[in-house]
Amino acid sequence: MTHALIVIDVQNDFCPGGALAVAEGNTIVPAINALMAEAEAVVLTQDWHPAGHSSFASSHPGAAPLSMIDMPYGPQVLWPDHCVQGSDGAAFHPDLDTTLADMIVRKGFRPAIDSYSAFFENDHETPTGLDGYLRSRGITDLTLVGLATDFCVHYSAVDAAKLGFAVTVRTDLCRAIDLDGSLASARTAMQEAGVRLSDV
Ligand code: VGL
Ligand code: ZN
Repeated sequence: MTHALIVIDVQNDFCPGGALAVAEGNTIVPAINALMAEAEAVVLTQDWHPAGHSSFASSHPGAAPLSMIDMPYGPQVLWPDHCVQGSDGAAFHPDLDTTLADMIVRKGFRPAIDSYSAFFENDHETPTGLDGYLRSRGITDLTLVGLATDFCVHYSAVDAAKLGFAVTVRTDLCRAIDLDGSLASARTAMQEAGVRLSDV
């Protein structure tokens, strides 16, 4: 076993009608199900914030959603409240076949720190444990799909490449938020990190 499919944050809040909706986020679900059915190993990630999380604009009086703030670990986008632990918005899209998952990694549960990446939180040093899980299974190659291309997929892919995995992002099975050119800069950052972008 050397390959794993990593499905990033295919949750209701990132799909149309959700709190942080990504345009067409729902449209990738059937093809992701088909890919999971063929994969050697499948990991799902789930954005999983406590109410009042520090990445929520509502936790910073006067701050507008999608504005920036300086956190102790660096600049941080302030998001609308989303993926609150146990809420419908935090649940996987109802059509995602979660029975095909070997492992579900939750991230963003520490109140004071956001976590875009499936490997490290936004301080770039607090691990989620996924690296150890994959290594102990002997997995060397990863394919990433999911939401959103320019945030959680982007940071996960760059961290995975830095950790030494061979990483492909199936951009046809991702959708982006695209905040102020973030999709273009994410694509550049992924390519510079050695991530293969594929839209097979
Ligand atoms: C995400 C913003 C905030 C994502 C998660 O899954 O890309 N984006 N939390
Ligand atoms: Zn989040």
